[in-house]
Amino acid sequence: MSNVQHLIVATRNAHKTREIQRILGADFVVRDLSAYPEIPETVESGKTFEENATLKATAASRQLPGLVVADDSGLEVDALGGAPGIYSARYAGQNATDKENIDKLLEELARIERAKRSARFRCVIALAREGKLLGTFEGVVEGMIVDSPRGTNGFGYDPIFVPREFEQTFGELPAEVKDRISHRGRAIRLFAAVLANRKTGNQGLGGGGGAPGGGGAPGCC
Ligand code: ITT
Repeated sequence: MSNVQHLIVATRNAHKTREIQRILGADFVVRDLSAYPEIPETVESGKTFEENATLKATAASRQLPGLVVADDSGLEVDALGGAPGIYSARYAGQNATDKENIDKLLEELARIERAKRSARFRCVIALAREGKLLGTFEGVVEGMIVDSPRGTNGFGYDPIFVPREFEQTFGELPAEVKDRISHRGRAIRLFAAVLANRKTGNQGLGGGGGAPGGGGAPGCC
């Protein structure tokens, strides 16, 4: 019997799918909504990452079999009061490119000195089945925003984000390093640990656990 677990990620962002597959490794086969063009876009009307991740996961899981996860994520810049936050994908407008979003952010920060450019990526993974939320998992990585883009790895704001205790941006760091410390890596590993526990029959998982400095799992399943 194969131990491979099938998982649908309710996203049309192929970068997220690739990272999630990479983080989960060969024990999982990950597909995303590119395989299901008939499923409509979910309106992200929530006020938090958790609300939006929940909306995306529950909506898709009403129409798809098995376990469905959604990722809502973004960049919070302290000098901008937490912006772009949940609006990260559309900071420079509805269909903005990564470059347009980065250019707008760097313009907003133009007069902010280096020491005040602290920021973090946050990711909430929501897990659902048959329209019901089973749990949410959060990961955070702290860092700062540099003056100009560096590197071509990753996606989104990666070329302008330097994680704490590093000198290179996520755009310059190898994928394995990003996965080890990133908001998404932390959230996905929490989620995978809960699934593994469920498989071994240890379901007493309510509340609170979390990776050090990496967010936590409000509870699952
Ligand atoms: P789905 O809703 O279909 O999943 P999306 O890209 O619209 O795709 P979000 O609403 O969660 O997803 O917005 C996430 C945005 O936050 C993303 O487009 C990037 O701009 C930024 N972001 C999130 N994680 C990132 C990462 O690891 N590196 C760089 N930027 C990231």
